[in-house]
Amino acid sequence: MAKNSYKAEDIKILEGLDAVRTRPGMYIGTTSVKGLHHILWEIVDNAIDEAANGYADRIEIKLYKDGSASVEDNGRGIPTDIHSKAGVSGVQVVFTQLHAGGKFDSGSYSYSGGLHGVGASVTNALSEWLKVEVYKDTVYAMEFRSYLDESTGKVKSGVPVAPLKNTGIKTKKKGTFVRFLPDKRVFETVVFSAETILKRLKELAFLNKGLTIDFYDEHTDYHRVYRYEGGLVDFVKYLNEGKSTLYGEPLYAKEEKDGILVEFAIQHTDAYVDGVYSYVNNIPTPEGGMHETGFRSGLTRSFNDYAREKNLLKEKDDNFLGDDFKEGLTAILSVKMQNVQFEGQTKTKLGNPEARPAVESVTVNELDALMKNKKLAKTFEAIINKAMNAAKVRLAAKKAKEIARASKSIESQNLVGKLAACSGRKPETNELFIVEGDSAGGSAKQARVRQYQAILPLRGKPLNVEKKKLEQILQNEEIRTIISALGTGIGSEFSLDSLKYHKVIILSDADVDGSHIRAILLTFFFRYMKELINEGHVYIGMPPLYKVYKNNVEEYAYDDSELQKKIEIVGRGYSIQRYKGLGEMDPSQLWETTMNPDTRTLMQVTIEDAAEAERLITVLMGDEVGERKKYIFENADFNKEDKFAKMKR
Ligand code: TSJ
Repeated sequence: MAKNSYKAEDIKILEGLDAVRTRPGMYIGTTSVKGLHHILWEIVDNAIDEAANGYADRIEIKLYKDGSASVEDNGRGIPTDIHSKAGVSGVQVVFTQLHAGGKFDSGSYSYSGGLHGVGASVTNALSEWLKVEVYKDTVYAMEFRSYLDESTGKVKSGVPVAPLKNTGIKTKKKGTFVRFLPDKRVFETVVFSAETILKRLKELAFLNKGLTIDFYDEHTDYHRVYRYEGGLVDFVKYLNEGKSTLYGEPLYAKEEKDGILVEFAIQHTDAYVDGVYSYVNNIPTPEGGMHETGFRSGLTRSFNDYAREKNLLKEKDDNFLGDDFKEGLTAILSVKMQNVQFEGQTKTKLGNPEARPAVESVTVNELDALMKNKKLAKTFEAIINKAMNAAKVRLAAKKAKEIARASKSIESQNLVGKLAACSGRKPETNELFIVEGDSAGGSAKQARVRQYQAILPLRGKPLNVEKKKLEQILQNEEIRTIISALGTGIGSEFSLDSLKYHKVIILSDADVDGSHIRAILLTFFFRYMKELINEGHVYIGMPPLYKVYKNNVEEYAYDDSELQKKIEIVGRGYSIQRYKGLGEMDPSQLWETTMNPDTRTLMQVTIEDAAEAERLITVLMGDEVGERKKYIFENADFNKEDKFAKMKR
């Protein structure tokens, strides 16, 4: 009786595995290289589970020359005794029974949305062979094969070669070893990628503190061991490597709430982008979901409360927005829970609504506890400071947007600040000269062709915003005037169609101040009007450095080598005038050398120039005094070896 039902059960089970082979896509999503790795992850996940439950602390993954792969842990070993319902060994159940919640069962796609969780039997079904060994005092062994059934012409999948056997061979090891050869008849490729595997193993090592993950590839004799005593803290530190962090140690917490285990680590850098990486049961959730939503609102609430308590936010101030705390934030959120539902485009978004309040509550609770720690006062202060800056920028950008909008009204067109607008209304031919200094600005106004040339003088050192945050240039009068004059708006509001001058020409002196102003302007355009540069509308005017003259002969030289040539042209008895600034030229000289389209030289600014300028400015304005000193030291010849002057003509 027992034997009969055991046989019947067996047949049904094998039909199940055959179904996997008939429609592999339903179980592993794809038979591409991604699917190939999926059947490896099924096995790895089982070993990770054993470790996560505290029964194993070491996992070895090996790639063999025959194309097979193996995974071994030092856990309790898959149960070897006879499973009461199935009537076969636990090992046989694991490799021949489709995981509950598998495809045919509910049609709910609950198999973790194409990620893991379909079970080791799917790996078996899609392999040519699979061997398992369990180490428990002695070595237990079993093997499965897929073979072509001559009578039906179909492949039978994952059939036991023999029941689980206790070999009697004594062993001191504990654990489970599984080796399998992916079936060439199933997969588009059966070549594992060591790179793909290493990337994931490293991630798993970060997510599972203290777990040793050992990888060996026979093809290349490459060996690698991952082990992170700091877990998520090490993960965050790794992601922030090479960046400048706002505080030394990441904040870390772990707590369970309503059956959901929540663990996170965060650390801010001085960057503007954020990197929040979330996981559910060790599976990445790049589309976010309920756990991430709860986490973000928890962070926002907690930090805002702290800012209020410490009077860093005054009564009249609005709360910081979530986005303000996101700037420069690197965070790992790892959640472990049951009955996971994945949603979204790529089924990588956590749908379980219960995750949201649980994670939010843990986040607030744990951060509040950390905030009571006096040693972390500096850390939280730095976070609030960063948010404060972000909020300032946000408000400044909003203001700038309003200015840009205002600038669109015809009324304000000719009335912006000290702008001497042109009379023509054809943007394609119109030029805007941004001129350093009032006196050069005055000359330019006299020299210009009013019809199509507009002049905007910049006061003495209007843009000397050193040591202030770059974003504050948006609050600068002159910059606002430029935004307003161009008519395009900035940032997300930018519209090239509304550009009123198709040539925007920066005219500054060939000295340190001049190149500083130029760099700031380029940085501004780079950050807020990138398209203006990309579309080739930004130019740098090239005033000459020397005038060589005699009686009524005048020749201009734009650099030292040209000076020699010009001296020869003018000949004996020449005089040289060195222009220290634009202001030393009279209107007619300025016209001829720098403004007249027939005789002037313009350098069109490329996006690389602007990016370089931004870097320079970031270093010069940054908080890192050391970096700044280093930069200035290395570029001590700033004046002569000016980046842009070098590129002229
Ligand atoms: F995927 C797999 F099945 F092939 C596989 C499972 C592969 C590898 C490399 C390891 C494992 C695995 C399974 N490692 N450890 C376990 N543990 C159990 O299956 C186990 C052991 C004891 C008990 C118990 O309740 O006593 C329960 C379980 C699930």
